[in-house]
Amino acid sequence: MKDEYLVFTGRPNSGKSSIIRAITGLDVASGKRPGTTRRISEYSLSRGLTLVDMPGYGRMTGASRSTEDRTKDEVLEFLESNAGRIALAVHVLDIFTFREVTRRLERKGLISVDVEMILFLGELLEEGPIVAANKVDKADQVEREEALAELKVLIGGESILFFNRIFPVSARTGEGLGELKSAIHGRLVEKGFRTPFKLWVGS
Ligand SMILES: Nc1nc2c(ncn2[C@@H]2O[C@H](COP(=O)(O)OP(=O)(O)O)[C@@H](O)[C@H]2O)c(=O)[nH]1
Ligand SMILES: [Mg+2]
Repeated sequence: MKDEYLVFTGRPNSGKSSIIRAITGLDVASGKRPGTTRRISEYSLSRGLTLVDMPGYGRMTGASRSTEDRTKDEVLEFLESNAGRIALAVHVLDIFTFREVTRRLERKGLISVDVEMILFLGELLEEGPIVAANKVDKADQVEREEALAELKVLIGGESILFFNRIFPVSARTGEGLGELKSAIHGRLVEKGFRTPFKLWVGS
């Protein structure tokens, strides 16, 4: 039997590597420059379970358009062809970049990469992704509530998440990571994985 996957998606620089590290204790690759991780990286997590760190894509990363398109194709192709093996997906976004980008794109009638990915995963998999709304440390309480409310509306009032939820977190301060970690762990245990990762290491 092939392993099942715990998949992490997210734009470059959203804090995906930081979150994976904090949650699983895995020493995942990360670079100073955004978009350094261009490969789909797999890490053995526990019996029967492999973590997949998807490369990010989305404009404003300094990468050329053709590289962006190629990365996007690879990511979507991987997700589609492995849909049956994906036990759980976690989408990481930078809540403030998300907000800024979404507003700019909305004016042009376009949809942001974050919204697109969350909806895509919701349709592809039996359950929508867990969403980690990262970098909440970057603004005050009011801005943060506004940004979270906007996110919920944009992904369809959370109906796409169904089983799962949006977790406001900060990989920098550690805020919310415990809740995110137990939610991922709990969902995997419900799906039959025993001790997917140690619950209380590394944070
Ligand atoms: N302010 C703030 N910065 C963060 C947070 N999480 C990650 N970062 C920073 O964002 C940058 C990108 O993080 P990284 O984990 O490499 O993102 P990835 O490209 O999505 O894997 C790094 O400089 C991190 O230190 C956070 O919660 N708050
Ligand atoms: Mg990374």
